[in-house]
Amino acid sequence: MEFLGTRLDNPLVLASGVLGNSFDILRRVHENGCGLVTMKSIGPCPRDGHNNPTVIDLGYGLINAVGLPSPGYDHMEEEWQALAQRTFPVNASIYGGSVREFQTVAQYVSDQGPDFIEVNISCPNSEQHGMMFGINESSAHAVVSAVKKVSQVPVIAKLTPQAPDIGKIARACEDAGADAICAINTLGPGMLIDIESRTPVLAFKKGGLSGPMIKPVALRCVYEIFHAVSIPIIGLGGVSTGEDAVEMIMAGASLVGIGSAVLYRGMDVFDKVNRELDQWLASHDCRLSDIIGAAHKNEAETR
Ligand code: RRO
Repeated sequence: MEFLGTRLDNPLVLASGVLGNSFDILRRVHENGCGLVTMKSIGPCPRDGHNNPTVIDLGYGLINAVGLPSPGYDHMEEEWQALAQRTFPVNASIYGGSVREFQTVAQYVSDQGPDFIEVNISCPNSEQHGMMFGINESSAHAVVSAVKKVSQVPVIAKLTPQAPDIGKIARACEDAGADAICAINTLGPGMLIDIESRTPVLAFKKGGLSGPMIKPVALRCVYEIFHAVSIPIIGLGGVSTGEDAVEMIMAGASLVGIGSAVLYRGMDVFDKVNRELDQWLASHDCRLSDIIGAAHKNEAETR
């Protein structure tokens, strides 16, 4: 299949941040059936991230406040060399603390030749770098248009479910020139409390939620974005099985992201979900392209 001019083996995408930026690991993800791997968000300068604990498995999903750790875009020589020699499609995620920083990082990263740049305007774990850009139409527009001015590759805007009207944010990104939308980043932030020590469990106190519990929110967001824009959508949030992927595609996604399910089903979750998706399509005698946005077909009647 093709996505914005790049050939992909299949419609599955590794969500940003799940497996870091080691190209040995990203290559293994590809070998395990992932069509497009996304790098952990890359920032403007070296940043350690938050103290431990940063990720907790709740059993019904994860809560994380990793805190945007990054060596900084110009301290990643090893990764850029590996990127140049890769044999699989890569989506490079970036963040910044201002429109100017987003643009500086985007220009450098685009010159390294990834297949796509994903603009992270949706991280819930920093007051200065994250979803503040993604909950407001004019700042989302400003970031995406600044990145578009310098990027030589298609630009994907990654959105937050915290936006009061995610369709409007998606439209602002499309108007600014975004080539695709990716939704959703983690939900929240939420909090856990250790009742014995009477303190929040995460060192940063609050963190973004992921895993099966957020799938209904992700589906609603993708559904609303599909309504609002005509650019393609990468739908993610709580997808663990082929049937979850079918739901996401019917909401409006052209590609489907997988994040927390790597923990629950192993790195070969991509092979498993591809197989389950293919089986579902075969048993319903249809192709993936037949069901993109299928859940919208009776809209006129239900309104
Ligand atoms: O690093 C993080 O804490 C983080 C990021 Br950049 C993001 O976009 N989403 C998330 O849940 N965590």
